[in-house]
Amino acid sequence: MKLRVLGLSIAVCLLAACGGKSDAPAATGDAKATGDKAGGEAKSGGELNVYNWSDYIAENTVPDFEKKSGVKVTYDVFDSNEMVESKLLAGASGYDIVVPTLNFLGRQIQAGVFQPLDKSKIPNLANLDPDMLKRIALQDPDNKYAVPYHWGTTGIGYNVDKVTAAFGNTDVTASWDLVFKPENLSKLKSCGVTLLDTPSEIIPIALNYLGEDPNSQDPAVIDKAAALLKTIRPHITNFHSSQYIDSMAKGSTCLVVGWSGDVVQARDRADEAKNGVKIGYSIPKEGAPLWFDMLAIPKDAKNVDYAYKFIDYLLEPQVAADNTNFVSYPNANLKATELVNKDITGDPTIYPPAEVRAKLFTFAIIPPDVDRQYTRIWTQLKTGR
Ligand code: SPD
Repeated sequence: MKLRVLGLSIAVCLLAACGGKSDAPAATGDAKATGDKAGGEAKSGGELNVYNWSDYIAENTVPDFEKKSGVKVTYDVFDSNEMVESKLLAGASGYDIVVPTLNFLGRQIQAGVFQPLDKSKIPNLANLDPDMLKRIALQDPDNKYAVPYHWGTTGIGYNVDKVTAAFGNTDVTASWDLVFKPENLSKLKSCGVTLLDTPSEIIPIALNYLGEDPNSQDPAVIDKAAALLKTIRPHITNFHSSQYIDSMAKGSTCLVVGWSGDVVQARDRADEAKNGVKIGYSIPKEGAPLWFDMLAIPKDAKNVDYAYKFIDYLLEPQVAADNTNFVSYPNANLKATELVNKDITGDPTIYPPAEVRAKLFTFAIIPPDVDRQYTRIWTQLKTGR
């Protein structure tokens, strides 16, 4: 497997400057997908170009596929939907499979960037949970263009000892008050506060906290989120969407608004390192985002048959279970669930129980004008203007 790491920061990427694989920086190595080449050269001489989130696949998944299929996989990673979208909209991305989140995928479907799936080439679709497919079909009607890979939540990751030192215990993590009340967040600034570097999640979370519709498209309402974020800006030490796995594990970030499985990976890395760092993850009582990351084939993909083979392979129960066991994100594969380690299916931070799921909200597809407002707010927030 060849691995390259692309665009691990959101920034505002001009379409012209972001398209195509040729502008990819050199590989720096993904913590989980090691970049090891599969044993032996590809027999078929075929190739496949995959663009997936960082820290999102088991170590053996790609090498095993290469051995089995004889297809050589180039596996690039990203950590923001905005980056994927800019490449897809610019066209000629060079990828055969991409993995945007469902609400972004919905908008990209409308922009005509994907090809409809030939479901006869994905027999393992039968393994998927019909209820989840129904939910997903709200943004990908008839599940025509994409297949769910993993799902998860966005919540608060925290260093147990640092939060306890600042507040006496960790009860404060049960509410977004911890993040959105400056008097709370200021207590953690000195040990490192990271927010995901994406307006598409942080603005809806702020709106939900304010009691507004997280998916509001009213500019005046969205500005309320901007005003709230401004009040906590002095206490945010970093905006990033992947580095926090390591920095939490090492103890140099003590609070993150981040993704469930990534925080659990940080927890596990700290446990493995036996460095005494204890990490918790909370889905605050006011509610939090629930999202699905989706496998899709761009219209201009060159290696479509191999893309189908890889997607079908990812849906094999054991492969899906191995990925979930490795990255701590659930999948929508019913047949895989029984193969997932019980300490993972039983972990409420990974598989939230029904009463918690009831409080989760999903992201709507946002139109271009709202998107522009989000970007403006984000740029101002990050630059402190
Ligand atoms: N490291 C893998 C992170 C996957 C996050 N998916 C993003 C969901 C965005 N709503």
